[in-house]
Amino acid sequence: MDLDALVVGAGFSGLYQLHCLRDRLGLSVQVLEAAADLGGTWYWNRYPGARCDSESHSYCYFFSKELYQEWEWSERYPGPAEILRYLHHVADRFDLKRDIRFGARVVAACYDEGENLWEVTTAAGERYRATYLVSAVGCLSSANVPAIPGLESFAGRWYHTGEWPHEGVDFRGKRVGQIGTGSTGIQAAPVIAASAKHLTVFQRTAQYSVPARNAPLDAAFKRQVRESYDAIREVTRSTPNGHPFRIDRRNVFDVGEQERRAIYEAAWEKGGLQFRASFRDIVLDKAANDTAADFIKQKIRAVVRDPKTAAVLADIDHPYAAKRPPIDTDYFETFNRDNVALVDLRAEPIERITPAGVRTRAREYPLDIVVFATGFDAMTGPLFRMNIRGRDGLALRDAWREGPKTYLGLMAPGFPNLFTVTGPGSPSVLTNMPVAIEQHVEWITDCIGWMRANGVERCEPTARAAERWGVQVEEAANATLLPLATHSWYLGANVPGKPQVFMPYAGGLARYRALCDEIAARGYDGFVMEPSRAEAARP
Ligand code: NA7
Repeated sequence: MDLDALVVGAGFSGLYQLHCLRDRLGLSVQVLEAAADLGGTWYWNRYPGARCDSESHSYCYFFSKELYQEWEWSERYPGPAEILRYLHHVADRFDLKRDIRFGARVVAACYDEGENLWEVTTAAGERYRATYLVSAVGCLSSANVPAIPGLESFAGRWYHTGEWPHEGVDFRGKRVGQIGTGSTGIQAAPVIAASAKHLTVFQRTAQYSVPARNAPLDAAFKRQVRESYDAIREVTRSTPNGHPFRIDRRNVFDVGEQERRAIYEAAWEKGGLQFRASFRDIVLDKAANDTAADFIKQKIRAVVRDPKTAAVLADIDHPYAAKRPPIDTDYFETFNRDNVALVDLRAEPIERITPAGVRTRAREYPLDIVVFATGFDAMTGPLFRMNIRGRDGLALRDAWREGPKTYLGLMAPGFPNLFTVTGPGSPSVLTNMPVAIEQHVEWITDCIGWMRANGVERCEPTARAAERWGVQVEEAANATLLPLATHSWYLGANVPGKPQVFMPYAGGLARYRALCDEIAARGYDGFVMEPSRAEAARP
């Protein structure tokens, strides 16, 4: 039987997309999920220290006030186990599981123009056909294990943080090497160090980090959150990043040095991503940014006792928050432990992995376990993995050879009726994801609803609309300091051979939402809406 819609992925995006298409539009929907259970990112990322960097009272759905108010988070930042409990609660509450097929990895998705259907094949050889295909595969679901020569010869065990074994890894008595010091590595190192015999952290690019200050939530805060649903929702919808706090209106140089320092100190004590919101122009003006960068570098030097190690950790070559800013629990403090060492890969790059461990240009580091905290083939990787072919057999990989070409990050020319939740060219990874996800899922639902109400069978953006949107995405990035981090995964720079194009839309979620709504209100400007044959034949 042909379905109305296929949704790929059962994380935050896929669950809500299923609910909207099935229960609001009344469509027949099947969700295909590669994992054995729901959860998306949180199913896979169970590495030591894994925790969400968004605050729990905003890292959730807002579409149902009752759902929001009946769920209680226990900590300021939720860990994977609590997020998974939450998602199971949502899935049960809205009876979603019956339409999700687990263990079904999509290996091909081909558009049949004659039938106007997507044909989707799973790794097990199952085939599905549907009018609409919605990708809900997330932005960071394709693990990046660097092709370091000799990995296959390593006599110990190795793991990527994004595919962490659910039974956990026992580090006791082990010499562990951790490659990578992004948000993940910064969360993992302190926890690994606490149980390993020894931890060697291999750092290629030094990173800023601000204390997360995680803590249990008290009853008063929980009550306040429950009572402030409308206000919290309003803030997440009106701020550029979808977080539950506003960016200060003052510029860095509107205040004197002493006051500035006090503001940074207070933000450091408060902790979290909110540090970036201390002033309006931190990610817009280099001189302003330098003040935040210098403040954090001073903190690193003050925390880390060994001056050489402190110098390597504080030798940061890009503006603060130009790469995704990590937040941590005792990351820099970890380097004061006797069982932790830092290796500066800028001074001694990794040459190969040997049976005994990691060999850099300077020496060999004997290891029992290597942990790759080396990130993801972000944004495009998860889409390419599905081998999507659109009109005339055009492979998405080929269409995007020079970088993703989308309209609003929602659809791509050449791929009718394929919708991408938080696709490249949308605010996505620059935001608190569930807020961006809800906006996309609702827009997609409205668009499909509109198509059906108006006898439209095919929707596809024009090449011109996509080209113009690409320019807007580039301009939005260039208005910030973000492109100055030339090694960032926002630019695809972490994956060798990947085109270097700034992928997320940096113009802010609130502005983006308004734009998407305007386009829809104008009858989906920039999209070709092809009427069904029956509709076209009407006198
Ligand atoms: P990131 O932010 O991409 O960090 C990956 C880290 O791994 C980063 O320090 C990289 O250094 C390092 N890396 C990558 N490849 C290598 C090789 N070949 N050799 C040495 N070091 C390497 O991934 P995360 O998982 O930490 O975070 C991803 C997002 O998940 C995060 O931003 C949140 O949104 C959630 P580099 O900086 O490239 O020099």
